[in-house]
Amino acid sequence: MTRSEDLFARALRVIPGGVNSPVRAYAAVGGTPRFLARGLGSRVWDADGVERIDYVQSWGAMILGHAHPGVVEAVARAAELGSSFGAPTEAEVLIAERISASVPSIEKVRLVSSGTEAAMTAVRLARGATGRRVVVKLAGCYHGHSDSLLVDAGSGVATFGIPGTPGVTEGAAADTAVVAFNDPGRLEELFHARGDEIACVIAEPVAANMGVVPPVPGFLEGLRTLCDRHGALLVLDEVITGFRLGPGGAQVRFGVRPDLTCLGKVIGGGLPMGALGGRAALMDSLAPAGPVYQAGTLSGNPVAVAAGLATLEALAEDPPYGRLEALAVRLCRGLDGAARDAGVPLSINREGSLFSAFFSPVPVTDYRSARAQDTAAFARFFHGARGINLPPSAFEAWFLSAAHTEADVDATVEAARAGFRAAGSRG
Ligand code: HOZ
Repeated sequence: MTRSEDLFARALRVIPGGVNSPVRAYAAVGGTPRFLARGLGSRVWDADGVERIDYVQSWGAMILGHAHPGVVEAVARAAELGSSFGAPTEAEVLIAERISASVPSIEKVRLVSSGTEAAMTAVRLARGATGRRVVVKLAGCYHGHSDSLLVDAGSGVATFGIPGTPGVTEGAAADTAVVAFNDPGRLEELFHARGDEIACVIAEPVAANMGVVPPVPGFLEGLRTLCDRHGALLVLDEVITGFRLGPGGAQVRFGVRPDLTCLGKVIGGGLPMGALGGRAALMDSLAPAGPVYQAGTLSGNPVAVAAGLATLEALAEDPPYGRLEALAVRLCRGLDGAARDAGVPLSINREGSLFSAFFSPVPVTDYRSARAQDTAAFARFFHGARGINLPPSAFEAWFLSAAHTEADVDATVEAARAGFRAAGSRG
């Protein structure tokens, strides 16, 4: 029995499903989850001492790679000074200034403890500011696990094919309207029918929780136009894309200005932090400036802020975005070639350094086409491609870090050859 198997058996006795977040359980790919013991740069080591090139990178948070020296030092220094006060600190001002200087639509920012909390707060603020009930979300987009945003969600909900939303009241679900990603026509119909009820549209500008699905040209601009025409707010969930597609996130890349932006992952540098930002007048509807309540003991936690600040400073000093994209292009080309050699149909979607590979003979443009991929082939690929640590689900993005090298990428393509042979071996 491996150490991971032993730990998982013990975990199953005391933790639901043996994990603290569903996708980690390997239910979609089979086998025992690797318990990780250590990470450094592009690599992770599991509890049995096996080293792998990591493409999970804490689901995108570790853009500098694991245990970046500047981040480690900042965290240690902050922890020595006291790890939580429940009072404001100088570093919160510094990170808010930095976020607001990087993301043009953000004038004010409220720090929270996770992306889920940021999206939950965005919805409450949108409802409070507009006095309307309905939230529009796009099928396959994932905005964390708050009640109103779980309907037709990606990530673990897609991975496990959870059909409904047990524990979510019919009322909460009824206040959420869902339309397909990349379907402007359907969205227009919805606004035509219910425009005066809609508080906001919330969208991942590049969907990255049903695999990666970039927006078709004009789709994001169309969201902006419809929201403006009907007095609804546009919320962009940039938890994954923020500071990953560039310092200004997807909104700068695509030239779309949202009313509110959700951030997480990279801004926490690997510690629990999220943020909600937007126009000053709108953000000032949040308590204590305004009536919409939101609070948290660990909001703006000094250790998390130190990790985030060190990460954002490192990104600003030596922006890795061009190199990350070049690595992603190299990897995607290599995977594409290796899949062809093995005769396995593969459809790769990439935006900047965000990408994923679908075992699908046709392009994936929305949740319907993402769900039509061959997830069993992905599972065989996952286990066949040794030496690399991939997301254990066909519905998640793969993440590069600034610590990955061309040699890592080339080794990954070689490992993937065996994976594609395994993927093609049954089906
Ligand atoms: N929701 C994350 C993937 N998009 C997974 C979180 C985790 O298991 O750590």
